[in-house]
Amino acid sequence: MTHDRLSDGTLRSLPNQASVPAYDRDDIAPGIVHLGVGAFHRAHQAAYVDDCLAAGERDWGIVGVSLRSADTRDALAPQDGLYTLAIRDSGGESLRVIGSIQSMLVAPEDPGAVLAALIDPRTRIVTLTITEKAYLRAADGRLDETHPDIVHDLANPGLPRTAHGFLTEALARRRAVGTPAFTVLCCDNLPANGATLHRLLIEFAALRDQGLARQGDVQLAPQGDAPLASHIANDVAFPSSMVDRIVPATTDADRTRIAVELGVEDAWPVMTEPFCQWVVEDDFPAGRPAWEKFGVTMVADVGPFEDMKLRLLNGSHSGIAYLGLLSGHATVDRAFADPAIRQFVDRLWAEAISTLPEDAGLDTSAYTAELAQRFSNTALAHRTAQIANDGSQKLPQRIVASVLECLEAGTEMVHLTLVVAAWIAACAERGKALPEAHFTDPLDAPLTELLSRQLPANETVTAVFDLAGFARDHPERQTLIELAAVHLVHLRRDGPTLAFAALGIDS
Ligand code: CS2
Repeated sequence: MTHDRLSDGTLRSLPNQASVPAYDRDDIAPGIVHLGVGAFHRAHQAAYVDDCLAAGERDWGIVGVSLRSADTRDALAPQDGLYTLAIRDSGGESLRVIGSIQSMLVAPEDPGAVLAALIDPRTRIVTLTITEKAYLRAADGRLDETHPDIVHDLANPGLPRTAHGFLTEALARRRAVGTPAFTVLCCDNLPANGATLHRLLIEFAALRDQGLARQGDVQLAPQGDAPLASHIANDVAFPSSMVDRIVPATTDADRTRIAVELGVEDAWPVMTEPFCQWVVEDDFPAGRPAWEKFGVTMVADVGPFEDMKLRLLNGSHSGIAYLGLLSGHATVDRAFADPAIRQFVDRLWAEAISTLPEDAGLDTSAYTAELAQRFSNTALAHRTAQIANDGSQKLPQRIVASVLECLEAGTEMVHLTLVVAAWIAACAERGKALPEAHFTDPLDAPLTELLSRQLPANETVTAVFDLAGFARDHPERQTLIELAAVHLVHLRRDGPTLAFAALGIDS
């Protein structure tokens, strides 16, 4: 059956069970530019902004920017930026059409249009979900000055490719014409994400300042004016935030089901769970939507919330992903229903909890109990291979940070390190027990070459740590390597069964 397309025109004909934007979308001014308009943004920040617009706010429409591919724009432009959010659990599915994304841009097609949106004085907040790897950090955590896209953006400030290039150029242009800076709100799963992005942009701008000084170009840094790097350091707010909602990749079966339920076709509906959390550092000198009215927690310090989420949710997610893949489980709920994995996750949580501050008001038992429920959501079919992507970028903040703190504190810790070993083992199984490119990593080329050498476990872990920069220069690095290598020996010999047995977990 062919259906009409979801759009402003067909919105009023949708069945009553789907909630739709009740506000006049034409009456909304753009106020937020979002970089990385993927499924996560559409299930999370865009839904909170939609709530604010529905409550009568008019200044916070979203301009969605894709930094790489045209897929999202191609799917959503014919539907006026509308899409369905399908909120799923064992009780069923509820559908909500989101109207907050007003327009979409594809950066590689027209970087000038993205810069124009960023320098528009109505743009007061720039949000980002560009994934961990797009922050382009070198193994020492600093900006990777040698990355080709950074080199390109430093040489071509008016034609950026990276978030760093776009934000820096836009902030420079705004300053040049006296438009106040926008606030930059990082929504990626990085620790101290706002401060991290702030530091990276200052480093990027300092390189630009040096380049301009060398070229004698005084246009954007007039005589007597502070350099761009100081402007970004002193005059631009980068609140940190903790974002949380599980968003499995949309499948064709989802598209078909939603079309039948809605009676119109949606080329890219987004699947998610009922749970949603956003904790934001309240530092928005240029104003912000009244997010707190819709469940967003505005705080002075996001740090403890970020650490709890990264170490408990994301850390166990990565463990479930790699151990699940090695045990033949395609989805999180199936892996989590495996009694050995379940027991392992409980123990991993106990280790990670020991690294969290006790005086920050975190209720870790309620949090992990809720996580257990969320991971058991069979309606999501969240693929372990999806979470397994980009391990080299994710494990440092999810696992390695907790391990190092445990080691420093002399706390017993043998489960967290199994996740590191399981990542290495799962990478090595691609093209063997697991399909080739079942998941990917920015370090795939050197990683695959290294793993093909079949070095002894200790040497393998050491080489992987060198490559990925894990625990770089840390006094406990060697201990961590040895602990992970013991697990890798077991995983190589007899998979998770032996690794679990060595921990006293029956499978
Ligand atoms: C997951 C996250 O893919 C992954 O690495 O751990 O995307 C996770 O689902 C979200 O952070 C949940 O908020």
